Amino acid sequence: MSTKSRGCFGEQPLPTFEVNTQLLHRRTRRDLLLFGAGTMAALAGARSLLPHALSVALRIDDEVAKSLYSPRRMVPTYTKSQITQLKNNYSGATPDPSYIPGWHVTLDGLASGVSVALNIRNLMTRFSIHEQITRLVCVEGWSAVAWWAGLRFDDLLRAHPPMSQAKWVRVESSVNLDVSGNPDPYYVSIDLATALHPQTLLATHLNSQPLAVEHGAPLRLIVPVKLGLKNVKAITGLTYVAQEPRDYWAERGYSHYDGI
Ligand SMILES: Nc1nc2c(c(=O)[nH]1)N[C@H]1C(S)=C(S)[C@@H](COP(=O)(O)O)O[C@H]1N2
Ligand SMILES: [Mo]
Repeated sequence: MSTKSRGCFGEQPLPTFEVNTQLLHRRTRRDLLLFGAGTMAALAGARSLLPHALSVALRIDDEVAKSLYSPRRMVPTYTKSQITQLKNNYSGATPDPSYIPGWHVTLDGLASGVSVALNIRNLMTRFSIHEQITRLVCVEGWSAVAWWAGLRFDDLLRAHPPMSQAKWVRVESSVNLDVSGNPDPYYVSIDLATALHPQTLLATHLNSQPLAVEHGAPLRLIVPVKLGLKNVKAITGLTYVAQEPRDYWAERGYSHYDGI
């Protein structure tokens, strides 16, 4: 498995990595378990709570996955010919694009003790833009290969360091809506090791075009080491915290860890 690719922004190829076959074997089992769980949840009525035994299984599986996680493990990258159609998977209504012109992301829990607000122009001029073609894997049992560009979360972390006690980041979209179009903020927990993974992007572009509202304009999280549900669209807030923050889907019976 190689991650060789050269981006149109003149990036160096990402390092290649060796795959341990035992690890692959265990990952395959995990994938099966996850997809099985996703399908069962869908059958039971999408978004309903998972049966107790299944959530226990997911928790045990999370522990295995955590012990295998390495900040240096790269997920595979793909070529442009392997790009597939990406659907809009807002689980509620797609937000009205009127939030986009006045959009900014607020950073809280910083070492400075002061909140910072950044607009899309600040982000795109201050940080280098990286691109990557990676697979987005939805727990509902589909995946898509998509071409993203954006800044590295790690670069943002270096520029605006979190307070020393921080171990987690809460990634939030306050413009998220429920199926009826009522406000329904979406929030996930991301551990800092995952945030600083080199393939974790705050994406601004899909297929070399600025993100459309369907895919999380103007800024979304692309965290290919995690399931799609952690890849928050239309981010409005990043908060660094010491304790594991709340997570929208974990509260609805899914796993907290959601690694792939
Ligand atoms: N704000 C927000 N972000 C979200 C979601 C959502 O409902 N609201 N759905 C998640 C899920 S379950 C998936 S699989 C991916 C899908 O990304 P896409 O809609 O760009 O395909 O977005 C994730 N990010
Ligand atoms: Mo998903």
